[in-house]
Amino acid sequence: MSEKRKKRDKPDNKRTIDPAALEILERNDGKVETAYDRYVKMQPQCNFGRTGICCRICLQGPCRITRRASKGVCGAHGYTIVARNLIRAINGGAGAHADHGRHLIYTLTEMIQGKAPDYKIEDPDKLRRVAQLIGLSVEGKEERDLLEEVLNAAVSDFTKLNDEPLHWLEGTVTPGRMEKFADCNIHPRSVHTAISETMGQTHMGVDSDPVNLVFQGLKTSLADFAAEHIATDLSDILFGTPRPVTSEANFGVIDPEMVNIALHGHNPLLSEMIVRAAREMRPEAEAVGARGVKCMGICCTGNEVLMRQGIPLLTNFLSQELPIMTGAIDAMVVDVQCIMPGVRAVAECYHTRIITTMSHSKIPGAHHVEFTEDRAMEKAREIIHLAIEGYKERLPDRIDIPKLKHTVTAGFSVEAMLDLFAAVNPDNPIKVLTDAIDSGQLRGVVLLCGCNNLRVMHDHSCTTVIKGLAENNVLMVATGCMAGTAAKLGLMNAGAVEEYAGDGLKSFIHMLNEANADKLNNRLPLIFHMGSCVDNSRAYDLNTLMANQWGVDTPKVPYAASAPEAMSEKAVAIGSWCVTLGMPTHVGVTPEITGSALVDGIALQIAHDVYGGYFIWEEDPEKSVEVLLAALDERTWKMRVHRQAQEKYETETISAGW
Ligand code: NFS
Ligand code: SF4
Repeated sequence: MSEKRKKRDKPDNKRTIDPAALEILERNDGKVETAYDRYVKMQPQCNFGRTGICCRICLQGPCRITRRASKGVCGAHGYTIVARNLIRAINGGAGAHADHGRHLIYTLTEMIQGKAPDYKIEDPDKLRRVAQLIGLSVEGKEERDLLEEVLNAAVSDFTKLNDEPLHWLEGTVTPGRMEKFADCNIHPRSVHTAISETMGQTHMGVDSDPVNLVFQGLKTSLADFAAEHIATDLSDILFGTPRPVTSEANFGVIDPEMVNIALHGHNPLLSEMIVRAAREMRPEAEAVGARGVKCMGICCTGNEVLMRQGIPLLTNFLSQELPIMTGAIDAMVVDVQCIMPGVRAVAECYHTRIITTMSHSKIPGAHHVEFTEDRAMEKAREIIHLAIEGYKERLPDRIDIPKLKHTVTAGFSVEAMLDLFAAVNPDNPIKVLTDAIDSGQLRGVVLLCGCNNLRVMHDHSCTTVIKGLAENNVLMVATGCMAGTAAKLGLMNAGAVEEYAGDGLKSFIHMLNEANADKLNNRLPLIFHMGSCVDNSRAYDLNTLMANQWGVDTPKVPYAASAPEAMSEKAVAIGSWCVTLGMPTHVGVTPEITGSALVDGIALQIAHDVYGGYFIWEEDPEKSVEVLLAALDERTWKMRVHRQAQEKYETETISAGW
């Protein structure tokens, strides 16, 4: 092998700042290949792909835009190619979220027909709240009947072909947003229709107008939002609305004396059952010499079971292969999304069972236990038996578990947030938050969301943004793998408030602590964990509540989103609805869009003019803090000016412009 090649392929153990992940990578020194090594081997990556100007939509391609060839074979311009690729990425994300939401609709439907006996309505109050949200009357209705109506509405939002508004848009966004969707003709007919339309519209030789294409992408992103909201609401009905809960995070949660199961993927339909079965199957584990069965979460499954069951969080997306390398994970159970196929090859070097569970999400060589709603608990037990078998084959001399773990307090649904605020202002809880921004105690709210991405240092961008915003008195809510970063690096607990919060944020959180002292088992964290990525719907509901309290539309609210380490198509879809729904949206890894100045300009500037939300690409985490603060400050300042004008001229409405 040439020197140059050797250098290029050298494992790069320094691509994370998580000390526990680093410990495993250092010890491994490239012997077992992980994503951190493969990223290095993948360099240099193709710049046509990176900037979005490679088209593979028909068999005459790939067509790449170069100086010599300024159009594809069919005559498609760079802007068409970039726009088509972009909206197909949004569509991929929407497809994944639709899959998640549809699975919940299906399971609940089976349940009310008596065909999924292991599931039941855990949270009837949430059922009523959801029914009211989507405009159903709840008076005098039986639980089962009400759920059937909610499910019919969900099926309608997923499949209908007419132009009636979606229940899960009309009920969740401001009237101003609904008008905007109508004006721009981007209200989706239904989730599945939008996804299918986008594939048709981007077929070879259909739409070549980049603006029209991008608007279709935004329409699909709204379908994505509805699908996520349905997924969140149905999960809460089925498994309970999250409430504050304290647990632990990072590799130190692995207990060598237990049968250890890593739950990885997304949908709580599977993981909730496994957690339940694990609690029941302690005797079986004891029979093979273990103290019991311990479940731990990775990625959004981790967030789901942390939020509702207090299950410890093992790690986030990028380090998902590393738990296996502790030698103490007996099974990794996966369902759908963000599961690196690479976990299987790592597991081959250890005793760990990789267990796939969904008919449409398999990994060659893995165990497959097909999960079915009608026999959910039986399947969960079968999976745990496989883990117990794995435990028996452990190699004691290969067990080496990093000690690091941190306390995490999670479980902040919007309902839980409003409860905290209600202890201060029972008549109008959300006003506690808007008042704190009006008075300058807080500078605004930022939603930290999204994945990890090896294009930037693992966990570094996220932690830098968190510390910078905390110091500057921004209230943070978090979801997905960014919540994972905060949890596993000790930024999601009460200690972090004392260490990192500026005076305003600190006094705000202390005020909530004092008002809720009788209810809280633990003091509140620096960042409020709202759940998995579908739970970005919760985070947006908070935005709508704030807008309604101020009597403005969401583009006026000092509430921004930040995905410092975005990776997946789902993140592209979420970012797109954040913008469409009026938020400044920072992305720390520039997406594949810069090959067309026109399409890039739509994302950065025209989106703002039309929707009030806009994208910000900023890869430097320190500068990201500055741009986020500037975005919040601009909105607070404008709102103050508009309000002063409103008082001076005694007009009823605050200025409509943004
Ligand atoms: Ni969200 Fe959650 Fe993580 Fe990214 Fe993947 S697990 S759904 S897509 S990588 S945050
Ligand atoms: Fe090339 Fe046009 Fe075919 Fe794309 S659709 S691969 S640009 S010929």
